[in-house]
Amino acid sequence: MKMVVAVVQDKDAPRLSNALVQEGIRATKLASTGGFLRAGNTTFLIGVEDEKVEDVMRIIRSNCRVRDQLVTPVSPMDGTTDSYIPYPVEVQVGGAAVFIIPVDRFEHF
Ligand code: 2BA
Ligand code: 2BA
Repeated sequence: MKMVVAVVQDKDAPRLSNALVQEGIRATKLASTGGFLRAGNTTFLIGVEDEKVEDVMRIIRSNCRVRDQLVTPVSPMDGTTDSYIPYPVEVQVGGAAVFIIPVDRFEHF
């Protein structure tokens, strides 16, 4: 079994959620915050049998879009703080950041 951890944009979360339910795949949604943008995103925990992992990846891929976002970083991106003037930069936000973690044991009481 694997735990698929997928950080997705809030805009894509309802669609992804519906698609997973439609395909009979169980998941838990957590409200999360991106460390860089400090804006809300959604983290899906999806526990699945190994042979379903590729199905999950396909569902995530087809329901999550890459978007460009203009942001004004609250601190300098190069780490220096001297005479820092914040200016907007464009960043490309995934799609999804997906981690696949082996599950030692799954119990359901
Ligand atoms: P929910 O997804 O809100 O599911 C609540 C209950 O609805 C489930 O209880 C199950 O009895 C039923 N259910 C869920 N998905 C279904 C489906 N596709 N078809 C038919 N019935 C479905 P539990 O299985 O005890 O799960 C309780 C909560 O634990 C779930 O809330 C979910 O947040 C989490 N969970 C369960 N299995 C998970 C998994 N494999 N990966 C991640 N989270 C899981
Ligand atoms: P955020 O941390 O808010 O990052 C949003 C986007 O900003 C990132 O998109 C990336 O394009 C850019 N970005 C992030 N950190 C940066 C930095 N230090 N310098 C320049 N640009 C930076 P994605 O890579 O698609 O990530 C979207 C969200 O997925 C992230 O939100 C974070 O919540 C999560 N994420 C991405 N990689 C992760 C990782 N390795 N571990 C845990 N969470 C991760």
